Amino acid sequence: MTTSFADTTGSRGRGSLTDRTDVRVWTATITAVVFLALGASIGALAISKDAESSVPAADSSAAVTTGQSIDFNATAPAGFEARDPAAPAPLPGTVHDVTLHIKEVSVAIAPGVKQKVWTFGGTVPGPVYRGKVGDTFRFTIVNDGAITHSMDFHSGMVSPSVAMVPIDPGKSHVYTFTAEHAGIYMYHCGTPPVLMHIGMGMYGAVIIDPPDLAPVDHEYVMLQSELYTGKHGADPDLNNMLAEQYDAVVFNGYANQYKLAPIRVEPNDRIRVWVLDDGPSQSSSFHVIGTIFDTVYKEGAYLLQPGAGGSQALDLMPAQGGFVEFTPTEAGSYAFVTHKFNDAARGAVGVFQVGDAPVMGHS
Ligand SMILES: [Cu+2]
Repeated sequence: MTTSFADTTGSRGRGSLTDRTDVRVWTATITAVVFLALGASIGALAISKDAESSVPAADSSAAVTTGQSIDFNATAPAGFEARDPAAPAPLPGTVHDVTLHIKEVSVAIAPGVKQKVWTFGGTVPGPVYRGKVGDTFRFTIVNDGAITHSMDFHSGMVSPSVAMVPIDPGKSHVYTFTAEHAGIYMYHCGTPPVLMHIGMGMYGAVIIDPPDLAPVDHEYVMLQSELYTGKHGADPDLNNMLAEQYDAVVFNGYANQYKLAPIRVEPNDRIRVWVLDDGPSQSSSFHVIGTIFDTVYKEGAYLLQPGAGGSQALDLMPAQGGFVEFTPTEAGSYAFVTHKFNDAARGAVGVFQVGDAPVMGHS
């Protein structure tokens, strides 16, 4: 396909035969994409037991990497527990002293797949912190790793020269900022090559509540990122990151996590989902199959509030975030995805299980 596209570019205007060939190639491509997307939607609307049919799984053998192979059709391993998707409550008070340890560890990223990662706090993503406009955060960052790292909080305005300094192994650094603007913000390691440090898992989120946040029944946070693996779980290859040859795209660090462990809500519950694209390089189009968002907040502003139109997807580039709100009224399995479906097929799928939905083939 890449070759066809290159040929198109190089041969434009040379002859109609080439043009017709290109048209056929692109028509076939578009048809295939529409077919896959349509099939996905129909699958989800049919309320499959675990949304398996909602998204075609990627053929991991087609991935051009030297890393680990991930089975996107795998079932949950015994004793599987998903990371808690609930958004944390705002930290109490107005001054928050937090100690955060940098750890280089191995974590599970998919059923049967462990990968060496560099982390804030021992998990990928790192912890989600939450406060209000006007709060002061005083982070003590301790480097328990073997190499130099650093920190960059997008949630506060600071001098990079003072705050984002290298933290050598065994050393610590105090990073202070006052939250002046609401939103959901990325934090990440900023040590060169930054792509490698983010690509190995060094990111998380800080939520600064807007002052007028409406009450909801459930509030979740989904941090999307792509994962890169290395042979037998060793360090991934920076060249794969440069070439965007990622092995999975995930919410909260684990492939298909909330498809393996759906998030239970009840019909007519009002739901808010904070979404942040931690990248490092891929965009996100957050969509919940079967519903329409009546509220969308993106990058510090409401794009939509109840009483106006509807929104089908929250579009985010790397290091952008916001939230959506919706109220599913009918019982069912509502899959959520990035509507960039080649990424959904690589692990970016979850399910809101709304009420006791009938299970196709089992009811
Ligand atoms: Cu780092």
